[in-house]
Amino acid sequence: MAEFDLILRGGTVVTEADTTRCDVGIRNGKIVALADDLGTAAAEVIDATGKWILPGGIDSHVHLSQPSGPGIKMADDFETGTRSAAFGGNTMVLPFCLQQKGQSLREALKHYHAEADGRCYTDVSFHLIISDPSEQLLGQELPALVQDGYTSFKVFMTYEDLRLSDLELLQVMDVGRSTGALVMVHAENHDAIRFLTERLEREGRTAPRHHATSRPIAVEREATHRAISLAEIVDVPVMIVHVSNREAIEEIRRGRQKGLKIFGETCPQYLVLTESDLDGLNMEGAKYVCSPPPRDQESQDACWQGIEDGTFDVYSSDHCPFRYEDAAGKLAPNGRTSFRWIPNGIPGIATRLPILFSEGVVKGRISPQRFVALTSTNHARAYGLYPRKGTIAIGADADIAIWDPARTVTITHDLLHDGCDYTPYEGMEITGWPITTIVRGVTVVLDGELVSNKPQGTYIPRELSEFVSRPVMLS
Ligand code: DUC
Ligand code: ZN
Ligand code: ZN
Repeated sequence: MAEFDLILRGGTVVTEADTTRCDVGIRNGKIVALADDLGTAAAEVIDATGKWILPGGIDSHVHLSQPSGPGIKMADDFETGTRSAAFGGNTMVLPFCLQQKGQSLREALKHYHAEADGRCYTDVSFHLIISDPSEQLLGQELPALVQDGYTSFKVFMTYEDLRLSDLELLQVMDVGRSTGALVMVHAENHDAIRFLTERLEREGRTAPRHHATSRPIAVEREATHRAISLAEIVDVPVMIVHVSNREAIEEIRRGRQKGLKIFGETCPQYLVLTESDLDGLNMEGAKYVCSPPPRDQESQDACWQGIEDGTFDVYSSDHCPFRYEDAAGKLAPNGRTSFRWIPNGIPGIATRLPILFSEGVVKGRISPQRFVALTSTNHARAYGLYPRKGTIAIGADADIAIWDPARTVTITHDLLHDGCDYTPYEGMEITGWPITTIVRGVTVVLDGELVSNKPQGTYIPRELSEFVSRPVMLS
């Protein structure tokens, strides 16, 4: 009998700490050997000569099959979303389980598990979105769910149906404090957005680009400052998600300087898009409507600085896809009457890693090790998956992406295999591409082809976040 199920031969293994030329031996879904030469005694051998072997990407901020309002449908379910993720070099994704008002979290989870079960090409786990923090939820349901492995939740400071008052934010953060779960915050000031939106509409400025006008940097900066202050008052760590600009970044740095455990996430749209992308003719700008909106060159530079200097802990896609040529998507009829009705979010689950590899590693802004930390290892640490996931080490799950660091690719939507009908990154020239993706030892994508005959990803309950317990790092 072969010693291994699979050997990856001749590649260069990159982790958050090291770059090493070695073979990888896999048995029963785990990495069981790392050595200079493991021979060929395996049921399957993949020649990785000249390729890089990286921990599979973990995308800890995605939306799949999320209820999105009357008449609107998200473009990706668990099957298409995780398939696209695998094509983009990811082996695990963490979608949000959205609690609708009046619904219990258990009910919401039942729905998401039913949607995901048997349909995932990557592994999955769920964050919870808390929209209705009743006494029962705060006192019993949420603490019990943390025990059950749902160890992170997101709160919103905007959107009519989702936003929490400051009191409610404090109460949810307090459950984070008592349970050790990580609280993620969408930081935008709701009343300011509403005020600006109503004024823009009165002035007839309703085109997609005014989505960005209605959510200026001050809206995000103020909410980021308030979220951090509330976290300070409760004395709890928080993750500020989808940070888009220098002023919000400065709030995070200021919090850390005070010794607070504030963590930060940014996304590809803040590194390579700007608000002028929303200027497209007719409704084309709708393809770029997401929140916070892409900003300007100065904001992009600031986000790159945060990627380089460690201010950002994680880099996620915030994949939130709506089809463009679709009345249930970006061209929803009332979206033509005002930007406020355009479904909010953009696709990016497959393009997240190639964009950072090409713009970050190949252009010399970050090392390959930092790329691994930002795209995989820190996600595993932040969300209670490390060291099972997020690294290449003996005993870890065999979750691996094999990259061709020299391959040049022009991004086109047909490469992405998602359920959407466009990509905001169409035409972008990329150097470095994930060619093979292996999930717990099963090859899902091989040389750019889907080879897994059925989705074999599984749901993973999580431990508490390592970020919550780690000492404060002053930056
Ligand atoms: N926040 C997200 O995290 N994703 C999409 C839209 C939003 O507001
Ligand atoms: Zn958000
Ligand atoms: Zn999101």
